[in-house]
Amino acid sequence: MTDSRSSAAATALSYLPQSRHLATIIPGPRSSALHRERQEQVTDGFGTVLPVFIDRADGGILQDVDGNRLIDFASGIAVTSIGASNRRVGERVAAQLERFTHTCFMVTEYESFTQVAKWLNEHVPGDFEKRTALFSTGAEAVENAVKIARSATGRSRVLVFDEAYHGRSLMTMAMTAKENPYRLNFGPFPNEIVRAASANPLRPANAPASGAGATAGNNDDGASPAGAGVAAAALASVEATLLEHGPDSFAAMVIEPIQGEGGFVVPAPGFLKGLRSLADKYGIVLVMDEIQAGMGRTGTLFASEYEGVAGDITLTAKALGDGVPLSAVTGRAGLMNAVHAGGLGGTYAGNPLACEAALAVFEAFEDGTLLANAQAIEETVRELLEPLVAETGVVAEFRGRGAMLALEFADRGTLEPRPDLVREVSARCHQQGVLTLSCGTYGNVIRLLPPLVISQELLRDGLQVLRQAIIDVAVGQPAREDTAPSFA
Ligand code: PLZ
Repeated sequence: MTDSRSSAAATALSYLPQSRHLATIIPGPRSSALHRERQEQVTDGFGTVLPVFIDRADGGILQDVDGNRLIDFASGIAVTSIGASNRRVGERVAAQLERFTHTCFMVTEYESFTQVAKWLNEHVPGDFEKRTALFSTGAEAVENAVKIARSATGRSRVLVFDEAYHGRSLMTMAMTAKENPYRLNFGPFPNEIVRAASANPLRPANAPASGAGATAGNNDDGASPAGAGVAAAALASVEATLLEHGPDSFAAMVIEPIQGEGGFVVPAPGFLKGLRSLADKYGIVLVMDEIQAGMGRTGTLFASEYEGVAGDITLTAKALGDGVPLSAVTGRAGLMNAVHAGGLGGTYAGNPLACEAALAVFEAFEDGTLLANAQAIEETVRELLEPLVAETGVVAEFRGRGAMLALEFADRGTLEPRPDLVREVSARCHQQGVLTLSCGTYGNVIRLLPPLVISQELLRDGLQVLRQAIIDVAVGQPAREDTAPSFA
């Protein structure tokens, strides 16, 4: 016990100075030279948010090869939640490196695989007996959830939602909603995937296109009839979609409890519960994709806990291994064991180095400090950024939970998306050493995913930069609420 307590405390100790520092312009000369070399060697198919090469990363800081220290509001897309060079992760993985790197769990076994499965079975929502399968990437977890649900139900269809993101493999790309960049030119796609309405409080699916969300309001006031109306309308539409196709043709419905790449959309309150009811009514496996929102990111271990809803299967990845690739499918024992022996696996599935990293992550979460940190991060971000909704005419919504927060840029009234402002604000942040990411169907959302171990001081510094950039960019951007949307 002493050991795990001190290890949790160690997550707060950082060997890099936890302060922003600009030694050169961003990107600096060494990064630029390395980027040119990269362009000669690496496919152009990979995008880059910021062409800066990282030398070290720790706590809330990314230090580049020019000596710049950037504030990390990305965590490698919600991965390095307990720090990118967490000491306990390093110790455990190093010790495992000395013992062996790999056996393949399907060939000969090792205990850490079972220990990771045990922790997940105990902590994933759902008061029922569970089993876990480990893999390496998030997309693999989603693929395997579909395989398991099909095998267990003898049905083939998969229901997914507007604004969903589930991965880049063929099946998960097909399950993903956004065409460019994820699906463009990559078809034909696997069959049997059906898309239904989501419950986006700002942009409800079944409302008239323009300005509809303005009355739906911020999803924080979940008790409002508007919020409840959004969930009810979306659920009616989901049920209609199921009935159109025949509900008993569906093996699974797969939902992110908070949509990640799709724009950090928190579904209208009641939507997840309603999906749970529909899944029960029609015998469909409810798959909760917690790959981005899970593992403490939102201030609870799993984002679905906020709605008190448990998936029959829950998926984790990203923060599970703190950067060492590991993903998991955790679900009802009956479902997970319905697959024929030998039907699941993979050479690297549940690699021993990754399992050790996950065990260090579990230890770090033990004393509750990290979940409290996520909640404290939300308070600070809310304090500094939420007023921008009222102060500018172009921030339509502040939303998210814990350390998964976002601002959607759109003109007040018309809700015309403003990706141009996101690009301008992001560029200003990046130039000043604050790494932000964007997301959303329209590319008009700035999202914040700081490591849960970021100091409040560093967080505030980064947020001040972001806040000022938004104010500067928003000045001279009068709200275009009086202008009719142009269809020219
Ligand atoms: N499900 C909810 O967020 C990965 C994608 C980055 P992999 N999100 C980051 C990119 O542009 O490729 C993600 C997710 C949810 C599944 C996945 C897929 O996880 O580990 O990237 O395969």
